Amino acid sequence: MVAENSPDGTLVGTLSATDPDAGATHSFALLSNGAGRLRIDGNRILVNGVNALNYEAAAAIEIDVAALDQSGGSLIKRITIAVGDVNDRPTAPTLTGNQLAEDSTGTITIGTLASTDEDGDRVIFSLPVAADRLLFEVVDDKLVFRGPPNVLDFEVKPTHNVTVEASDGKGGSATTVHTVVITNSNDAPTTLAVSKREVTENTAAFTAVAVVSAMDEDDGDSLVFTVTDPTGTFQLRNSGRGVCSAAATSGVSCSAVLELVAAVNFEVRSVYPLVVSVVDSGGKGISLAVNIKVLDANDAPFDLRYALRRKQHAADPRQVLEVPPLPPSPTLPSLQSHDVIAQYAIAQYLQMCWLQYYSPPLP
Ligand SMILES: [Ca+2]
Ligand SMILES: [Ca+2]
Ligand SMILES: [Ca+2]
Ligand SMILES: [Ca+2]
Repeated sequence: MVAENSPDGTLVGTLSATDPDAGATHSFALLSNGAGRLRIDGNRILVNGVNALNYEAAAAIEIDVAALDQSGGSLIKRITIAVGDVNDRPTAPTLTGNQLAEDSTGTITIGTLASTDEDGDRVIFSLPVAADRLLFEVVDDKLVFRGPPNVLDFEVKPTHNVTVEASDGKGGSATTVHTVVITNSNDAPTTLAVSKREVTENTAAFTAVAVVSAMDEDDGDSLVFTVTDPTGTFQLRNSGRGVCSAAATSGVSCSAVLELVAAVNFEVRSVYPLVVSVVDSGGKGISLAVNIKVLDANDAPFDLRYALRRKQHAADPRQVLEVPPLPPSPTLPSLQSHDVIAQYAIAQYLQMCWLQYYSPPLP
């Protein structure tokens, strides 16, 4: 008997012949070699090749041996060699399906594992590498992604290797390293920021106030910014289409310029609450509420006469050339617009002028 799985060249048996002729010598030949499983070397029968002997495929091998003596006498004999059973290891485990979508949450079955055991032993799958068990587990014959707190991020790690072991419970085992592929999904933009949150009053319209910026993990994505401003004082240049460049690690870094539509006046409004938003090409976006502060500046002295003419002009263009003699200007030294009292006085004074101008003369 010879054990199955014996390596190439293992000695199966030694041939000998008896001969009535004293001093006869013999040589041997294999007339049939058990479908190539055995070979002869002198008088020794050897295993022929790797995995030549398999109990489950052939529990016995028949060979035909010829013994020849030096005088031309011969004898042919059929010899049956028993193959002994040993425990075969299971086959290396295979996996059907190997993809997981980026950003998937929850436990997800990736695919089905398979392995066979020639002995008919029940095969158990397991993950022998501890790090693999943080992300994956085996449930019966399924390879499963464990879900949170694990995060599947294509841009950070597009593939995960997992070593799967198949065991027959009798000491036989085989392993395969499978590659789980993370498929890319659209990620929302991140790190939306506004570079500056203040503007000095009287700054001219269409002056840049700040840069709005955001990142997006997805390579080649494009971002569009919007600003919500109920007063209509601020807007984004280039319709908010972000100027993008490749980010250091992955994805893109984009920005747009926030500018004034009209000059702002600290005395009229000192804070503008805006909402800045950004959306990517896949429709995912984020928003940020920001307050833009108006910084006070030293306004030029207020010319009452000029203001009155402007006011008349605006109210009724026909009156522009018919400005009546102005009443005497009150003494208002060094009027500054941030001076609330002065502003009040100016308003009162202008109202008085209007009343004088439009009221019918007293009888
Ligand atoms: Ca076996
Ligand atoms: Ca087995
Ligand atoms: Ca992505
Ligand atoms: Ca994106």
